[in-house]
Amino acid sequence: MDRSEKKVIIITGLVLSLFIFSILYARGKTNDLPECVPFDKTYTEPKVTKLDNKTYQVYAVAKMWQFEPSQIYILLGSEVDFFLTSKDVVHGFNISDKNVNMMAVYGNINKTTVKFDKPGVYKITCHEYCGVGHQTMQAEVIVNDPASK
Ligand SMILES: [Cu+2]
Repeated sequence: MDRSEKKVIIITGLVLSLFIFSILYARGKTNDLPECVPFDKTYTEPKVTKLDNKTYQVYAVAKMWQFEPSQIYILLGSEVDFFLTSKDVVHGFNISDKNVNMMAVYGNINKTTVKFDKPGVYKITCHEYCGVGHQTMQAEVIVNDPASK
């Protein structure tokens, strides 16, 4: 066997074992993909529920061309479960500075959980073209720090 052949075999083996290792490593990690929740009519009523000081549930409803509720007030450090649905066409649901990119689909509920560790205003925008009023479709999450008052 030629020396360069040996080199190629060793490099290929290293790359392959790195590849297999990264698959096995990633398998054990949980990801924060949105999950689907069985459809229920109660999710089509927009509301914000405070379960305790650190946990909220938001039933977010998208429709032409607004989100309801349009202003969501929460306390700093809270975890918020967003349940998202649409009353008509497909809308997008993107929260700025958060890794949230969901679709609001009629007859479906998408769920994701977000933790808000920094105070401020997080814009929610529709990032799926949904008609003439698409660009006006916005809402916001307002995160208050109770210690700053
Ligand atoms: Cu839109």
